[in-house]
Amino acid sequence: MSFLFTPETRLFKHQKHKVIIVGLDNAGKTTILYQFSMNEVVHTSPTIGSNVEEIVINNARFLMWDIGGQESLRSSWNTHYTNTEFVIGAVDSTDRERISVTREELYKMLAHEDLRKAGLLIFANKQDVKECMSVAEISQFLKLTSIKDHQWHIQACCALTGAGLCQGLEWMMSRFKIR
Ligand code: G3D
Ligand code: MG
Repeated sequence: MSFLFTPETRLFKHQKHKVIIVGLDNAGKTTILYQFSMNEVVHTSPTIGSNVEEIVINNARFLMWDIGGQESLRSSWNTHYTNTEFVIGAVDSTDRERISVTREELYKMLAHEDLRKAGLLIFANKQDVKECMSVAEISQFLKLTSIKDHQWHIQACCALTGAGLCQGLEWMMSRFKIR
């Protein structure tokens, strides 16, 4: 993914764009964040509270927050929403049992006033696992085509290898330019 990670220039030097990475526990949020920040796989443990990394992509600076996804922590996701420009929603494509919980949390989040203008990038993660849900299935389960008031995109990925993460970021960057 290194082509996206270029040295900072003066262009956006003082701007930091806030991105939050949300999703149920075990979806791969922390793995995604560390792929962005270090471009290597790290051994994660369930996130208590949040991790934040500053990441420079094509001259833009992002503060990316990885927010703990366990049930007990989801009610405090909204404390992170202020000034968020993009939401990255991580979905465990193997977790058919909890896709309806993911949907509930997604719509609860999108209804929040502080995220009114935020774009949504969904990573359908763990695509390396056999018999995982496809992007089409996840889109259907999450009823993504019903989302009219946010710009959104869904991208298949494997956070372990980084496959697909660049394409997702490219979409994010393309939205970012027209804002
Ligand atoms: P979370 O931060 O959303 O809770 P983590 O999720 O990033 O901690 O990842 C949870 C587990 O899923 C980790 O496994 C991690 O290695 C694994 N994982 C993340 N992304 C992928 C992927 O694309 N494919 C596969 N097969 N596994 C992935 P462990 O075993 O450490 O709990
Ligand atoms: Mg985590």
